Amino acid sequence: MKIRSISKFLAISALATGAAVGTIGAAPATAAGQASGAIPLSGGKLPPSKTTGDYLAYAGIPTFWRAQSTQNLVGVDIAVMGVPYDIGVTNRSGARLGPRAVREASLHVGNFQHPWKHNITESLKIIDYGDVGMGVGGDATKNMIDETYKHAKKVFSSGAKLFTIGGDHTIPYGLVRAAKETYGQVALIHFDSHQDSMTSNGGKEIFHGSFAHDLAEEGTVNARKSAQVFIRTDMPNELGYNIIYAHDALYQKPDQVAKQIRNIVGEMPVYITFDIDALDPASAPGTGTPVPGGPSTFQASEVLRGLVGLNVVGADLVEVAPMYDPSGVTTLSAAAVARDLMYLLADSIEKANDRN
Ligand SMILES: [Mn+2]
Repeated sequence: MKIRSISKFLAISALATGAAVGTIGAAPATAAGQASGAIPLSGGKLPPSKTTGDYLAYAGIPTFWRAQSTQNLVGVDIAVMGVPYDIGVTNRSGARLGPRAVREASLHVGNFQHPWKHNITESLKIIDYGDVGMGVGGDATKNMIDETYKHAKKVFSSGAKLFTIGGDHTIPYGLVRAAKETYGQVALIHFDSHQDSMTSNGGKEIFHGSFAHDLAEEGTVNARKSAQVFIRTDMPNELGYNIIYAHDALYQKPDQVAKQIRNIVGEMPVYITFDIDALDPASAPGTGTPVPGGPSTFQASEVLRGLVGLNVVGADLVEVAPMYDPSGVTTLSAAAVARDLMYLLADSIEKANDRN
């Protein structure tokens, strides 16, 4: 048996064991839920639940927000997918452990909707699609791109939005290409300390610093309608991305930065990719290539909330490498960013529903 088929078997087994978990906030209040005696951790109004385990972050099976683990896309609004791949890094590896760590942190952060005004798990069908794109051997990068493309295409074709947890910054290749098949050429909003705009020399040297170049060069992304935000390193910008440096953005109010981004992308379908190293290492030390001088979680979150109203079709969150951060602040920050990205996807869905 080939290793790849074993890993597929393990992935399917993991999905099968997670199949029975419930969804935070999805069920209406029941007598059983009220009688369970569960004490909401926030002290505030928490969604009702059948078991105490749904309230307590350390208990139960950690799918993202305890969403149902399934690849059945019927009626799904947002699919959350993991890509535990980190073979494209140039510095410290470890982002393959990101999806599981962010899922676990999501159980804590997912208990709170603040500062967003409503609970999207009550209005939308959200699933945890499981992990795809992992593998070993010489073709691992090609296989990851092929497999993520295939699954992302299934998700987009079903009409659902896609939120993906990486993995290193090689993972957008297949995801954004699949988004273009359904929505046409996209504008990229790319939060990062690096531009990731190195050439892969025609696909021969694909790594986590080449997707922004390659996707724009092939026409999947319109660089002129795209923004790279919180950048604080130097790379070539041959395709003409709009760069908003951290040094400029952090002297402005977050809503001004958001307005600048909105003006750049206009009415285009938007794909958001968020490298956790966009945040200052004080908020996210657990990443392969940290760069000092970035925003706090609060500043980044406020910029994201300022993007409400855009047509966001897909998003990803990459480069979380939990082992460099024994405090766990990185995964908490990542779960908070994930929450904001999920709300932006939800906002796009709700706007589209309003129009219909
Ligand atoms: Mn990056």
